[in-house]
Amino acid sequence: MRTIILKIAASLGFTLLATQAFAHAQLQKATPPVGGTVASPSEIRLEFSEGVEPKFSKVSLTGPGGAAVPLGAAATAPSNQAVLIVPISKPLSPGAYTVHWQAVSVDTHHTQGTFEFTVK
Ligand SMILES: [Cu+2]
Repeated sequence: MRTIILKIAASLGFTLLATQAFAHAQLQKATPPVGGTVASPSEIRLEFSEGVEPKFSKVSLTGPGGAAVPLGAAATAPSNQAVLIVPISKPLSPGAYTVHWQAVSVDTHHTQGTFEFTVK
């Protein structure tokens, strides 16, 4: 009995390791930078650890007071499917902004997160 339990535990451990080996699209770098202070940006640029599907990925932006900021359609960079670019339609007034992102990677896994930046 103990042997069986150990075998099950071992295979579960292997499954976890295998899942991490095929990591999902994690946010590696953002422009504006996470927690950064910038002049009014013209786009949000998110660099993921693997390619993402722009049609199924969503980015939204809220500004001071929680007001939604209109954004253009998300697209991946022509030379790099791991970079998602979202145009910002109008200049941002100074204050704190929150980016909410949901990404579907090319392996169909979903990831999401939020981060803030400040417009000076
Ligand atoms: Cu994945």
